[in-house]
Amino acid sequence: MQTFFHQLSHILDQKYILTDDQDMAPYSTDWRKRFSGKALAVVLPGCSNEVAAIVKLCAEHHIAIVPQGGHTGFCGGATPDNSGKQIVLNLKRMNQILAVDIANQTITVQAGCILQNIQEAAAERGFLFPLSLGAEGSCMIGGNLATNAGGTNVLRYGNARDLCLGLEVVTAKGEIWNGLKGLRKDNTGYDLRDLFVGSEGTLGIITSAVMKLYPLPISQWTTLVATESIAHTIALLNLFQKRASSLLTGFEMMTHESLALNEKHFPQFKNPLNGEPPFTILVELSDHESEAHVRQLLETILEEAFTAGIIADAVIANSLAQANTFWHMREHITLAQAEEGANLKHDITIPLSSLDEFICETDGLMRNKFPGVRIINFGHLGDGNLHYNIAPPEGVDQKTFNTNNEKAIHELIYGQVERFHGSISAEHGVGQLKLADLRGHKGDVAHDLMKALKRALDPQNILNPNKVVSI
Ligand code: FAD
Ligand code: 2HG
Ligand code: ZN
Repeated sequence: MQTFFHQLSHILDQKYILTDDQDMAPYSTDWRKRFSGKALAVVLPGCSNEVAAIVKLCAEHHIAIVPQGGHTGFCGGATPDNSGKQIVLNLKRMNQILAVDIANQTITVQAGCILQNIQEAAAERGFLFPLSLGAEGSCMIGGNLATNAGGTNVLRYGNARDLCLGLEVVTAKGEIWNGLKGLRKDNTGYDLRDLFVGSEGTLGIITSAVMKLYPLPISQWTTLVATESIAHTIALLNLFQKRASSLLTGFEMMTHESLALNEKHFPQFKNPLNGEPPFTILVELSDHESEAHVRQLLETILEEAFTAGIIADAVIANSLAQANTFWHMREHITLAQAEEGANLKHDITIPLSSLDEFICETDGLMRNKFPGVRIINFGHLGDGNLHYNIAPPEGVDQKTFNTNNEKAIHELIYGQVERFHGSISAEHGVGQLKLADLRGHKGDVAHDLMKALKRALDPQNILNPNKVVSI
């Protein structure tokens, strides 16, 4: 080990090699405090060449590497194991915006750029970088790409994969693949970029990326709408899709139970809708024509929805500040759950045509089998993506409840997901949390193909072993 550290000190300045437990602590536990580990060292490279040299050195010494960005992921993908033999390679020093190409409408960034900084750099030049999620102030674009993050704009602009045109990646051999082309068409064989996007640090280390930009909308209108059922909510979504088409940029759902928990911890987020509706829907329209155009369109659609009996109440944000409050209310549910204590997360997708039946049936099964359980169900309904999170009954010890019931709750929900042909990970990835569930979910053929890819690209199994697939 001495030789390893000696050689490492030729690649990185000593101050970027952390080995003290206290110094490593912030890199050893995830945002949720759900996963914790002990690393051999935390390394902070400043450029792709350093990343490549570190990987080469680790390959020589058979030392596993856990790539890490903002450490906000929900599946333990960026947390080292407890062996004390893995190194964490955190990309935060690689945080440069490398180029903005106005004509090509692209931005080239290093992997350690904080998502919000990219949004701001784009906005300064009159562009929208549409990837947006609650952790945007601390997650990094490398992590977003490695998890193929979703968020609140997928409905209109797609997920991180859809926004990515090119990558630079350090391979498991320590080579640098330069695929930083900003091309919207490139059919030259296998799509290596798409292989690395969503691979959660198991196939390569993303060091830079070329991302798409869009013109900034002139005007955005946000509204909260009350619905009585999921069937009505989907009818509302379809109405907005029909009338507003690509102007529809957000369609988020929050159940009454989710918002009640939110209000308990953040009283400033009181639902402005009347009568505590079972479902509160946040709808956002974005327009490139004029404020009057989008406002009128929104009002017309809401009127039509009232007349059709699809919605019971609506409040249109009357200022940017109020629109932001609506969004913060939605984004704070995760924080309210964290305040309340440990909960069991399920980030799932169901085809929209089955969503109503899925929720009615699964809610019933859950309440029957686990009386008093709190179903904190909210999410990106426009994408069929639910955060179907389960919290113990009020007053029940969370640790005991979760230890005794976690397996049975996962099985119930994932069983329902399979029954309705959904996915057990919509946007958060697999990491270590869902490692054991993946084979059953994907099927043997798909799972074996994934393992074959992993073996081919990382035969020594040094890149984030035992995350996503074990070989
Ligand atoms: P990390 O957590 O550091 O890493 C995630 C995975 O990517 C790990 O497997 C890691 O090894 C790998 N990795 C990181 N960087 C690299 C790299 N450069 N090269 C290769 N592999 C790498 N997610 C959503 O999809 N939608 C949401 O709406 C959303 N909302 C969130 C809200 C909150 C409050 C929080 C805390 C999280 C939320 N997330 C959401 C989850 C999380 O923020 C995202 O998954 C994010 O994309 C992770 O980025 P990160 O930089 O924190 O990655
Ligand atoms: C969101 O959509 C995030 O707010 C977090 O994906 C979901 O807390 C969760 O389960
Ligand atoms: Zn989400």
